[in-house]
Amino acid sequence: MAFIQFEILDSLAVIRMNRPDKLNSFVREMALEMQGAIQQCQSDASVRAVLITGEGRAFCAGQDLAEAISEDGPALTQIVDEHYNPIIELIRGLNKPVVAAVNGVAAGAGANIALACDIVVATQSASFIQAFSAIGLIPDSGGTYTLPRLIGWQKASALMMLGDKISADEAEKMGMIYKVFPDEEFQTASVKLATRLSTMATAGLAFTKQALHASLTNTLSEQLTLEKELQTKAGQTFDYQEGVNAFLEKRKPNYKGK
Ligand code: T3D
Repeated sequence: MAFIQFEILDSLAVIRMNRPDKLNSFVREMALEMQGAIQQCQSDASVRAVLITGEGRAFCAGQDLAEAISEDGPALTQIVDEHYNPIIELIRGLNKPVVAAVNGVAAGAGANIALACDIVVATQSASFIQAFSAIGLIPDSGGTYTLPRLIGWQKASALMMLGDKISADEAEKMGMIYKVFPDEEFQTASVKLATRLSTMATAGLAFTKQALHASLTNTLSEQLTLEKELQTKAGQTFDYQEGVNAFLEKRKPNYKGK
């Protein structure tokens, strides 16, 4: 792949956006490669967690604006429909946890791809920008859905309209992201967190993700029914048996992701 590095470290897949000279902004080829990498994570049973990060000083600066206005480039509708929407659907639909390790600035679609992930961590010098309004666009990549649910309508509205840059610390304080690591610890700490997820009870985590996602639109009654169904399925996994046995035998569980 030209613009995405993909590697599997034991049961952790690492997807690294790799156009550092253009702050990992997306051209069509990179978006399609990203989709392919996430699909590979879905189909490869040995992958039990995914880490998405960026090469160089940025996480991702969103759409490559040179491509966006190029006569030969994809149309704006195509960019949203064929590039970003499938990436978001793939991340949300992946039956494994996805960690965004935001290693630098995350702007436009880059910010909203990060926020679509299950857990977002950032290096202290990273920042988040809903950069769309500055160029007359609306937040895409699920931003209008995700951001108000993470930080509340008022703050989301202001950030999306004003396009202010938010530091990683501010993002953590307002609940936009899970945790900030000092720059010197970020690489190790983010991989450690994702690796830990990759050794946990994968099906249980996938059901948790599914239930959380459904809760965005379900009534309480619907949610209680879904929890019953998913808990029943979780209770039928090898990992549930292993977790309980390990607890009773006072040892560390050896989960297999089944
Ligand atoms: O058709 C559509 O557009 C629909 C799709 C929409 C989805 C979107 O994501 S819209 C939002 C697009 N993104 C932006 O508007 C962000 C643009 N970038 C910036 O505002 C700034 O680059 C940053 C705040 C992210 C970082 O600033 P800074 O000062 O640290 O870096 P820089 O000097 O601006 O950028 C470094 C290089 O990356 C530079 O290239 P050069 O001059 O060294 O050759 C710059 O042009 C390039 N770059 C950064 N972002 C983009 C980009 N090139 C193309 N597209 C970018 N988005």
